Amino acid sequence: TESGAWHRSAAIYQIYPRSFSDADGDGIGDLPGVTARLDALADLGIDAIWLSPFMTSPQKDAGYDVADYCDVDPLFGTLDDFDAMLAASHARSIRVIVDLVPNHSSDQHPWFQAALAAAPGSRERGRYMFRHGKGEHGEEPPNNWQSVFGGPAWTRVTEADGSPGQWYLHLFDSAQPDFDWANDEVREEFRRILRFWLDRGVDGFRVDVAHGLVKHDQLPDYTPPEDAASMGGAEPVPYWGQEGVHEVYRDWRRLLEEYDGDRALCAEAWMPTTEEIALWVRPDEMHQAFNFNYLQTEWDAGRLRAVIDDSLAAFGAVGAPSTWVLSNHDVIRHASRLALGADAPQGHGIGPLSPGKPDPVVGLRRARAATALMLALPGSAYIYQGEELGLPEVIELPDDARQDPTWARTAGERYGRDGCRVPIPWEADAPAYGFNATGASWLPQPDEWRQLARDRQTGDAGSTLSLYRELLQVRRAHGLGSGTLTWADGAPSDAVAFRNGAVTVIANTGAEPVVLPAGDVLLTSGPLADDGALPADTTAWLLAR
Ligand code: TEU
Repeated sequence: TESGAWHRSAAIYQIYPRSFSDADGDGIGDLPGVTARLDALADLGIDAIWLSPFMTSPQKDAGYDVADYCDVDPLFGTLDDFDAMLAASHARSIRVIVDLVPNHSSDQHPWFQAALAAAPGSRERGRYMFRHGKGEHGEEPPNNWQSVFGGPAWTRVTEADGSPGQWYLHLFDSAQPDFDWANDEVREEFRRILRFWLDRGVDGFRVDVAHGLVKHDQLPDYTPPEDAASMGGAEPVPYWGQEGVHEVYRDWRRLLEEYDGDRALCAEAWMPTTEEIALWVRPDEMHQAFNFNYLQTEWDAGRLRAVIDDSLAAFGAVGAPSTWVLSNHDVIRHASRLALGADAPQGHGIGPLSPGKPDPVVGLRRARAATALMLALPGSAYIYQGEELGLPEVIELPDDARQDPTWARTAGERYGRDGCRVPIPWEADAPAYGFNATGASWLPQPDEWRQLARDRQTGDAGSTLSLYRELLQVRRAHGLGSGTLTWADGAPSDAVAFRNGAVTVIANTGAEPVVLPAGDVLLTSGPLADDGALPADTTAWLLAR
């Protein structure tokens, strides 16, 4: 049955393949690189990995623009390399989740190329969202929708006779045309794609833009609230969370259940409230959904308690596990974000404005405390590559190095997501800090990363890497992921304090030290005060006596 399923309590490590480990030395990470580093992940103590897209792609949005869903991009290797990586992961009891991008394809996908060559009204055009423009000569876009990356969400094509023609919808970059999910051929094609990877043995899918596939059939105008990068307000958005999208996932759930083993679907659905996100994990839909409201909560005990309560209630009401996440490839790394004030971008998905200059010492201390809090919560937790090294956001990047389409589409007004995607440091004294053997790196790595390299942290009891290993070990030993949370009575207002099984957890988000609850200290995210109190920005786990 579902209740014992691995995904309900798993610690899942997100690999961003282009920045993880580069076996062929071209400056972009690859699948053989992942295989070569699996022992490090087994040693860290995670249960599963999720890989961001490695499928055939012109890389206009770092692989979230797929031209062939059933092949590996040569940048990342071959299908054989994938199979080898999968087998090597399974041999280490690490499950593997792949990223599926069903909202849009690349403009280089054969279907979109065929659609461009075909006439308005053709079967080929019907797989995407082609429409005639407004105005006398169709010179205005069909509606006012804006791309998540900035600029209009419609691009006009030139018809075969050379005349200006129809427009196609792209909620993201113009190189990412949206599929029409009212089209049965699209649905059938994605069933085929799911089966392709399930047959190869993957343990599940992280579903990209899971809230966006189905659009309001009238395509009405919509003006988002002030903050263009936000998830929208109370008003329903004609392209996010339309009721019809859920039937797609009910269909996929049925398909997954034809397979043995515990295959899982995880929704990336940026909806305003946890109650809305929980719609994706009703019993006949997906298994998990990212809890972005937790990610977006600042370092404040009251707010954290509220979002934890809210999450456990909302997911619990539909019988799904909560998930917890602090960082990913779209947001400012939490070792920087948590040092920013309340009005700083808290990780609204795409293209935050410049985050300013967060204090790295405060940021790292809070990040360690926040992770120690997260990994004590019941449910599944996501860890983004490099956070176990305490990596900060790389805010200073040369303009010409930046590759996120957000940067170009807003003429640099939005700072983009490159700063959380810099290749991670493995060995302090190797070229590119061991990312590869040649020293090439698609984004420059800061000099300060030498001291954060994994080999410098291995065996250092006080390092962030050691903290993550310990947290994951104790989390597993005490079954915290599948436990139950009970709030502690009488805790200080600046503390998040609860009991999960035999473990008492307390996180101090305030400026003053707080008294530790009774129990034997299992671990702390930073040193205790001389009098044994829990300092500001520190979390402790204790074994209740
Ligand atoms: O991000 C999804 C995404 O950008 C939206 O969910 C958005 O954040 C939200 O609706 C707020 O407006 C995913 C990937 O994680 C990202 O890397 C890709 O660039 C994007 O989809 C397009 O595939």
